[in-house]
Amino acid sequence: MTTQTERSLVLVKPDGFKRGLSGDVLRRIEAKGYTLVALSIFTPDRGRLAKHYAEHEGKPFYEPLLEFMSSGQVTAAVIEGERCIEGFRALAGATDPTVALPGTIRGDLGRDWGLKVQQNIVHGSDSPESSEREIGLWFPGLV
Ligand code: DAT
Ligand code: MG
Repeated sequence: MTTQTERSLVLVKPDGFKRGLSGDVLRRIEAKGYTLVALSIFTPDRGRLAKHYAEHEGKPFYEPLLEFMSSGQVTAAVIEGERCIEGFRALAGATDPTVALPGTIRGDLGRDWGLKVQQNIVHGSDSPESSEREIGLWFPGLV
C-alpha cells in the first residue's frame, strides 16, 4: 500500500493540560514515530471553538463543549507522518473514555466525570479535510 504524508491537528484539552498530561501525549506521538511540526499553548476563544466544532452545533453537548474547551489552556500541535490522522485517532482511543481501550490516551488517562460533555484529554483531526481546515484555524501561519 502506498500512502501520502499527512498532517493532523492535535489538541491537549483543558482537562489534560491542567493535569500536566501534555508531555505524556507528546511523548506518545513521538514514540509512535510522528514528527512535531508546530506547537503552541493558549486559551482558545469561543469564536475559534465555534468554527472548530461547527459540525456539532445544535447537539446537546455543544454548549458544554465550547464552555469546557474555553475554560483553560490547551496545548495545540501539528503532527506529521504517513496516515497520522488515522494513527493518532488510534492512539487517542474512543470518544467515550469509559470504553476507550487501555493502552490508548483516553483509555489510560481519561474517565467519565458525570458532566454534560465528555472530557477526554485530546482532540485529533478525523479526515484530511478536517485536518486542513483545523490547521488553518489553529496555525494560520503554517503553510
Ligand atoms: P472526537 O473528539 O472523538 O472526534 P466528536 O468529534 O464526536 O468526538 O465530539 C467532540 C467532543 O465532544 C468529544 O471529544 C467529546 C464530546 N462528545 C461527543 N459526543 C458526546 C456525547 N454524546 N456526550 C457528551 N459529550 C460528547
Ligand atoms: Mg471529532
